[in-house]
Amino acid sequence: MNQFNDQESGVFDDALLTTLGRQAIELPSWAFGNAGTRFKVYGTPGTPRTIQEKIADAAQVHRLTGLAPSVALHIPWDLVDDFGKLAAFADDQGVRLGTINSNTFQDDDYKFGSLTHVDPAIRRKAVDHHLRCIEVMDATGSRDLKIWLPDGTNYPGQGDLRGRQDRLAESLRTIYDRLGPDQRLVLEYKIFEPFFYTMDVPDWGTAFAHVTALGERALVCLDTGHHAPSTNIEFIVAQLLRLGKLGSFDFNSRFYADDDLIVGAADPFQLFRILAEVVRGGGLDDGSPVAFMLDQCHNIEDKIPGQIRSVLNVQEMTARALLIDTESLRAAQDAGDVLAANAVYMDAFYTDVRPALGDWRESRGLPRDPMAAYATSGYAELIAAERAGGVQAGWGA
Ligand code: AOS
Ligand code: ZN
Ligand code: ZN
Repeated sequence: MNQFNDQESGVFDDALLTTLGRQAIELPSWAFGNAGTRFKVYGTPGTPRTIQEKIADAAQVHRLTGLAPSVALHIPWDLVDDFGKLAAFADDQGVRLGTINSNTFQDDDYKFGSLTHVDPAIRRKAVDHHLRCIEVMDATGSRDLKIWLPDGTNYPGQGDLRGRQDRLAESLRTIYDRLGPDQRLVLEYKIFEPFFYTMDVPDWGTAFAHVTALGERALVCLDTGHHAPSTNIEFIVAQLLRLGKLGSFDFNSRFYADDDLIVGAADPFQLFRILAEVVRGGGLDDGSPVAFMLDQCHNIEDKIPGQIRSVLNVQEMTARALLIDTESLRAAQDAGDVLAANAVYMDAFYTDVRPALGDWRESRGLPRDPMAAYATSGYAELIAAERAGGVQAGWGA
């Protein structure tokens, strides 16, 4: 009996359970703050006022799902005097501090570039910010420094595209060389925004070229919202895994651009296809270098249940991807049986794994339905009463 048939009787096999048990999805601290578009930021009662309150909210998500043991920080939005103390606070809450995200997109000095700027003094300032982020990592015990570079140009001729690449390579080298032996640099690419003619790290190929030049502990971060429409993202996943350079995911979903909506909301089938390649490429194997993170903003929906929904969506689609009957799939592929191969693949996608995941949670002492458990927990009412005048996530700060 294949895995799919096992699932039909409501049972995941042992290998699948082991893989599911390993899955961890990091939450971004900024998902808990108020966020919006450039038109309007809507306030939400109970919005965290401090990074400690953001961590407490993230811990709620982990308590109810068992899926989100770490929180990504953003510097300077989450700056505190004592990061060791913050790590201890997170530990008390039952989570740990994860990836450190740098920021070179909110300073006038960076209007024409940060790590790529023509002025060595501004480049130095941007490099120093990253060195400061590595000091934070030393204090928090974080493994990953994530660099999303907002540099680029708006008009043809505005900048020397080649020169910008050369300066970027030099800046990244200085940052990479400061990393400790257990630390990694993950470089995130994005096709457009904030610049519209060129971005300096617009695609996976550019990110790959830079991280390959840097060394083994430099890897690519794939944000699912950062591609041109109709890009085959799962192909990029397969290729980066094949090359050993997929370091992390920023999960979210999009209808148009970098919408940062709940992962799996816009195109669940795409999420399945991505996770199928993750499974195929060993991205969920023990010791895999691939980190799973969310990068989302909850502009109109409540943030804590928004994050709960998100990690559940990733888990559900992972379970479906793990249900692909790989033996039958390979046999059909090798026989050139196009329709049989597609049917095996689609069978896994269409399998409703929610009851089995409810069982999985119950067997671990977690609520069968984390969304319902949160709604009746009283936590939302508690934070709404306790916290007055929550701060924004940072985008508008
Ligand atoms: C920006 O579009 C990117 O997705 C970043 O990963 C992220 O949202 C930002 O760096 C927050 O720190
Ligand atoms: Zn991102
Ligand atoms: Zn983004």
